[in-house]
Amino acid sequence: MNNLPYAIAEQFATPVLAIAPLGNGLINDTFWVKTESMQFVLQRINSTVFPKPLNIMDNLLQLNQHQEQNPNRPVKLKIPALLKTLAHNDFYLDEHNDCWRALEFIENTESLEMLANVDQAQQVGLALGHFHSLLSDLDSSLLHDTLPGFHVAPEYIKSYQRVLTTTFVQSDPDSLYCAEFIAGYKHLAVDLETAKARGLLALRVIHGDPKLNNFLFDKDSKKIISLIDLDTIKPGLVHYDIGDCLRSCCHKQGSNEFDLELCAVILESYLSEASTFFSAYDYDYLYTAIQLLPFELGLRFYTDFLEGNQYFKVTDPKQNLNRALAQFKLCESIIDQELAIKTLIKQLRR
Ligand code: GN1
Ligand code: MG
Repeated sequence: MNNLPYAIAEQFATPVLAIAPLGNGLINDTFWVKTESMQFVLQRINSTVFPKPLNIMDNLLQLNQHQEQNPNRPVKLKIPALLKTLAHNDFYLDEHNDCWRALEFIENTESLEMLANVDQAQQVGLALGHFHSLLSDLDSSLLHDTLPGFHVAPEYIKSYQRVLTTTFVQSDPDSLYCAEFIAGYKHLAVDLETAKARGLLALRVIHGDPKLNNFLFDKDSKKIISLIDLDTIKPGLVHYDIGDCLRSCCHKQGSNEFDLELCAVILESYLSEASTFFSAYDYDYLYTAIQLLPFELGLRFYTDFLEGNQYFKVTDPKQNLNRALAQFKLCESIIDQELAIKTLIKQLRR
């Protein structure tokens, strides 16, 4: 109870009746707060990862403005509103100079850790496609890059190689498996960035972290009504988002296999919303993205494990190693199903 940020929550609304940790994010600290008149979400932005929290706020404003400029367009997703402090500021800086902000709590919704059926999978595809298509005419250069290098896979390879110059890969089988997997597949890291540099893939506005539990399902209608965790909205490739969404939604826990059926449902519904802006090249690089994102996340987890777990929160020192292992196994399952995934993409192109 003493560790809960009552005094900080009361910068936004008072009196605070209850606070509880919310979600399982690996970067920011998130809390649910209840006051007499409302509920809201309180977040401490991790300033090591996001050294310029004001840029995040600016991006959210751009998003709102874009929406206001197109008031007639149907919008099926809510963006949680920012709440001001009692002193009318957009955020609160505590004595450690940590940035806290408060967001609207979207009532009667739930987030999922695992898809239970194809209807939910269809909702995810529709929501991500809708999100991309709503933002497809927003000039991405108007947005700050809140996290430079995020999803730029060759940079993660460089960081890994830098860490290897000062750290030993431990000789346990799990660590060796990770090191060998990276050595064997590091060529996967370059394809999307090369296509971006050649102008084949356009920079667009991306979410950056559209994993399953960032989609909020309405408890009654079972439809997705909001996409949260907007810190990494920035210019990027929609392929990062598609690959990240699929690696999170189609990951069979336990076996670490890639669920091709769910992938088919998500991609089909995604494309039904995204077809307005999706180009032939965008299709060409879909498989590359599906294969890359679990590899990239495994690489990020493993590098952090070797560095002593400085980036992703852990509750035990081997957690990032185990997370890496699960991502590499998932990537392996994707590679095993390459032909089937490519056949699926070919069918969806028609
Ligand atoms: C981080 O903190 P969270 O869980 O929202 C990470 C994502 C990873 C995810 C893996 C800014 O997101 O890229 O996919 O962990 N976010 C950042 O669970 O690095
Ligand atoms: Mg996130």
